[in-house]
Amino acid sequence: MSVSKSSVSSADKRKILVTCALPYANGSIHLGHLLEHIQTDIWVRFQRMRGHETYFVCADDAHGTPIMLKAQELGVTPEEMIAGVRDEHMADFADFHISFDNYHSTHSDENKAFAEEIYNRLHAKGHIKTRTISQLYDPEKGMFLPDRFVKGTCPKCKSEDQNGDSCDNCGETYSPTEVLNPRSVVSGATPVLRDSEHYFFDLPAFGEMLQEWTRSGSLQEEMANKLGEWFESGLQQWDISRDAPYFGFEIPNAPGKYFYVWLDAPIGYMGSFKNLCDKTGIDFDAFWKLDSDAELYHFIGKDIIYFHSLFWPAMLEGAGYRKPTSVYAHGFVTVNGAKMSKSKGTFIKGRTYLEHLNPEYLRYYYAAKLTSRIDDLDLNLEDFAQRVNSDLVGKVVNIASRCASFITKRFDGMLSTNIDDQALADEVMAAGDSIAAHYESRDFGRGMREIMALADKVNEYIAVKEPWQLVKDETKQQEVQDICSLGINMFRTLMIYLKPVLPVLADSTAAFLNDELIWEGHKTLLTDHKINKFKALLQRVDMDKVNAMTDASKENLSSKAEETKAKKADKKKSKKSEPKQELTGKPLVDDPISEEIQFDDFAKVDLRIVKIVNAEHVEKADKLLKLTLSLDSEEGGETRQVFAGIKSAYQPEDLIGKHTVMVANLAPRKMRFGMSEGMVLAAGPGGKDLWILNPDDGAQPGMRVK
Ligand code: NOT
Ligand code: ZN
Repeated sequence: MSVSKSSVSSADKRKILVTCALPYANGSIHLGHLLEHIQTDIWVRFQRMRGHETYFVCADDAHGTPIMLKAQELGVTPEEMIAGVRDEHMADFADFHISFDNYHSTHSDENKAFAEEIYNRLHAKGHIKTRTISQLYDPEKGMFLPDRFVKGTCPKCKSEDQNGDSCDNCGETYSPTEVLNPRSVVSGATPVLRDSEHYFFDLPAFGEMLQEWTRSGSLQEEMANKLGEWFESGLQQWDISRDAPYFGFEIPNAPGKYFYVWLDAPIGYMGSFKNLCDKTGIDFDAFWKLDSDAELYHFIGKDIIYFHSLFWPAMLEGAGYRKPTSVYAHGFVTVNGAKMSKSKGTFIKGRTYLEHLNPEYLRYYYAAKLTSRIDDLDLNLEDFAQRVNSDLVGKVVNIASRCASFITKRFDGMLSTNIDDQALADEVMAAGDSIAAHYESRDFGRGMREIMALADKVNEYIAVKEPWQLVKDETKQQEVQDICSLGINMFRTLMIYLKPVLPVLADSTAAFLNDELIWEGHKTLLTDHKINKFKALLQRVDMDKVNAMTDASKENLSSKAEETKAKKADKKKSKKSEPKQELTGKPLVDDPISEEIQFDDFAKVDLRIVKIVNAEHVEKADKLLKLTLSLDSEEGGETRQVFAGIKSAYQPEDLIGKHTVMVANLAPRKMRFGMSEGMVLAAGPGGKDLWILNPDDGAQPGMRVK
């Protein structure tokens, strides 16, 4: 907390409490989590720099069935497991420079006390209802089964081994009681239906309040719209109890009944803050009481909006606490245009990243791409390297490295008293307000673009002035000092603007410049000021290290279960893509937008011009023609046999002698009628409307398609 170097008068000083979602205590932090923690951390560091009293808390989300079962699998108590995971999470976050004021656990005394208090208050006001429900129960394991712990045959398409709540094959969603041949994932036993009394939170009673809160708050537009849809389809009572055995807090006066993990998870925000208050003397009530003038923000992923914008404000309201000032949701991270994948090595753990790359690269890349909206963010690894190298190394740090040595060698480290180009200095200094506004509204990408545009201007100024030429002329020494001093000053101002994103680079810059880089410093210049010797501040991103990181992520598939899962997923995928390998006349992909591939993927495809030297019907095949393709313009050269599904559109004799395009390096496939050694390309909806590609006359067999 740096509140001393306040840039705001005490009247404008805000009290701000910020949280990000609590990671589950049974898995590692990955680059998806880190988008949220980095986004929140940048916002928090910005608020602190501006002098607001800002606290940032988080915790591990330690309860629930998956955590209980995982601990059993590992042969440890849940308490032991969550303690170990929490240590790991804290180390990961610290190494990404996430500046929590406190990192607690939902399995804590504070959280238990708040969960009980909130529940008791809701109960006293009649907001807790009970009802008996029927659920699948594992008779062998002696426990009720959450949906994801039931598997079986899809009631709709009859495909086997589907989830308890939805089918991967046909997309149907259903209740686990509808699954055919259900079995427990925990024991393999056949589940039975069993009754049990459950406790419900009466969410519909808060409908009006929530509608008002939605309108009055500063919710993102997309979130307000989503809430609007939910209001329209009607709010439901929320099942907040789970039967023993369950790892969590027992519900007061309800032996054997436990709070569902999602009840005490958000309360964990309070628990962690209380733990901080008790350690430091901060006034808890000032932040949580009904008429609090403090601001409360939750940064979350788009998948948990329901919990934070409906259940949570309603629980707070019902228990007599203040509601969040706002909830800010972000989208998901994709890597190289696709969902993070363990088999591709793009499911990257925070720790694996840290073993190969500087955390500030990722902080900058995420900042450069973040908006205030809920859109997904693609971490394209080539673009990541290129962007960091060009912006941070090539633009920002470059300013300092171009100017510093002259100041050190020629002027004993002293910055000049003159401002060489006041207009440029004014422009860079004046940008502070608009950059601050972008930080405040979480439009970090815009802020970064504005900073880089200024860096371009400064580099242009130096390039035009050419101090490295002037320095050769003994009469121009003052000019050299003035130009380089302005360059160094502009570098300083830009680093002040970047400090929330790049705290470590800002620290080394501060040491180099003998200046603390406080926010208000952007309005001043360092004149007649001594700086230190310049040392390289930032290395370029090395693509080899990026590749080593993805390779290591492939190896991360340590547990057997994960391996089998990945294999299965791959198998499923290749099954699905099989028809695409033949020419079925169907569009190449089912989706209107195909999966994005990298240039490297594309470059692997060996497309060749070929001559169709023979074509014939295939007995008993109603779609296929057997083609003999020559990859050589001379007769007697290399030929390939390919089965192509173009019978509906061509007579064999019409094809002979034509040129077309083939994929020459496709692995040979054994088909019912023989080996197919490649594939020809055709376009069209199918049937008669299917055309093989006919290259222009100049293109000869054997030529590569580029
Ligand atoms: N552990 C949850 C998750 O989806 C997030 C809990 C956030 C805290 O990873 N709570 N609320 N509400
Ligand atoms: Zn199905």
